[in-house]
Amino acid sequence: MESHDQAILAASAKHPVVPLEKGRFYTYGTAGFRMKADLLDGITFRVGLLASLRSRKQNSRAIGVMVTASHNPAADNGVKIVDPLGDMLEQEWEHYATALVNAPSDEKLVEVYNRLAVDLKIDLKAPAKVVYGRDTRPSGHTLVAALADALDATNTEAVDFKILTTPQLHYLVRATNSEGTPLAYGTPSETGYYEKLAEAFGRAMRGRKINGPLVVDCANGVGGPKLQEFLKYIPKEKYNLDVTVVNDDVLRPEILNLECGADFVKTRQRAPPNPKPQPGVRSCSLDGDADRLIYYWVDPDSGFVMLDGDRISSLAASFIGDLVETAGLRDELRIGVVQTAYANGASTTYITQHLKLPVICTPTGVKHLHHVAQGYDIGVYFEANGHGTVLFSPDALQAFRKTQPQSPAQKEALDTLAALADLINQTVGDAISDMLMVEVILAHKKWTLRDWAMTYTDLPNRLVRVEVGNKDLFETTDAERRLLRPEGAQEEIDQAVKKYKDARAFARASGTENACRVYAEAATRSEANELAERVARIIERHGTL
Ligand code: G16
Repeated sequence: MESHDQAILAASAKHPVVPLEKGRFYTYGTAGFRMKADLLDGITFRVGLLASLRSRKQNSRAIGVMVTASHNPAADNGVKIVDPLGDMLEQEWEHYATALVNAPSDEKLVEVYNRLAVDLKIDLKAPAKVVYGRDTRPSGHTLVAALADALDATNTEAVDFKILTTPQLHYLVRATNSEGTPLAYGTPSETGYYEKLAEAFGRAMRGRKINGPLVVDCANGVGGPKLQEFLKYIPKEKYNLDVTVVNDDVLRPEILNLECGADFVKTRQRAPPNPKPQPGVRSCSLDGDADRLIYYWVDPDSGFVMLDGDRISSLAASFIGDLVETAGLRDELRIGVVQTAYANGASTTYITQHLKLPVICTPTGVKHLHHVAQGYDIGVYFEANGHGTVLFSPDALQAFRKTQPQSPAQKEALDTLAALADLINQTVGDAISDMLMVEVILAHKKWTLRDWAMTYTDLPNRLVRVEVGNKDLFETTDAERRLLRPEGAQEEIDQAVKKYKDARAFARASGTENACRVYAEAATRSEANELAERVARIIERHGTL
């Protein structure tokens, strides 16, 4: 037996994986492995083994591991792997993660590990490096210790960045791997991240001022302290930046994501009750690991008005599209917008018919959207839940730099595009970076949130979470818009939809919780609610058959 086998065996014995009932397996889902934190110790250890293999396979470049359960309740946690450029783990490798995690014994685990090394032609003696971080959940502390044991057993260089937002970890992975190269992404430190954003924000603002105070709800998660820290890097008076950070208590883990945060706002379609919303005040919410962003305000006349991921997407696409036009690059650069089935139909119509940009629909999960967005010179992708970013291709970046401007307006457009490409996190959706992008755009357009909301009218919609016995019974097709299984369920949904005007509805298994989600849209709010409830009952019934 090789010495590394013995090291893995010994370490693995300290981190057993809790067996699931017969016939069920742990799977690497939408956002890695995510579940009750007390089930995750052994899983995190094994993810560490995979990360070391991945680094060796990637010519010893650094791989990231993030320990977070994002919008989930405080008792959950999760672990996911970040590839060398800061994007999500290559999909083929998700199967390897699943194979390692489900190995039924320590001996079998070593066997799977060695077999992967042979099959994938990985030199186990090559150097390996893993950088990692965690959100504010108390369970994260022991989970990263399990991870560190795996890195130690596999002789992998480990860099612990401690508490971070998820997008900061993605940034750090890319910055680490690109340091000292012509494609250097930024200084590989938390400070480097703040400096990069602050500098790009200044360039993108170009002397403009922000239109009114902003209250930022941080879901009592890691975004709170990190946003406070970032604000120290911005000369606030210069830009009229007046941010009040609320729900930033990370010392009481039980209140994480509780009645606050982007997921609460989006699914409940209302402002967090605490602190009491002030009528007319511009507000936004981050989620538990600060990768989602939702804007809103409580209007003294019409009540709560939400500007979700679809709105951020159309705002970004419209502004960037106009800049590309003014920069004289419209024929040169292909712009595309990527959405999921959750996108409000009105946003899709606005983007295709008014902005005249193509829209592509993918299954839920930023990994899917990111991949499609990479096919464009400028790929705008946002999920309706507020998770997303804008990707710029190397050709686009070069065009911003090399194009000789023929007028001051063209020069300004080129410079603003270049600044946006630095401001917007290129690795993954990032609530802090997205918030700065939104503020830049609103400042350029001199828009209030009301102006932004006036661009189109959302179709009334409703999201419902349905508890089911076994969510794995639900299989979808057509970018999750139709159910293939359980048999008969889709036909029943179709019948329900037919009863309403301008309606659509779909159901899918969540990738992050043991539940199904139902989405419904219809001509009126009461019809959307009624349809969502009907479909929820169909799902409930089929989930227990
Ligand atoms: C994660 C993914 C998101 C996805 C969400 C969906 O979000 O990163 O891309 O939209 O899960 O969750 P579900 O499958 O449960 O509907 P997060 O913010 O929780 O990491």
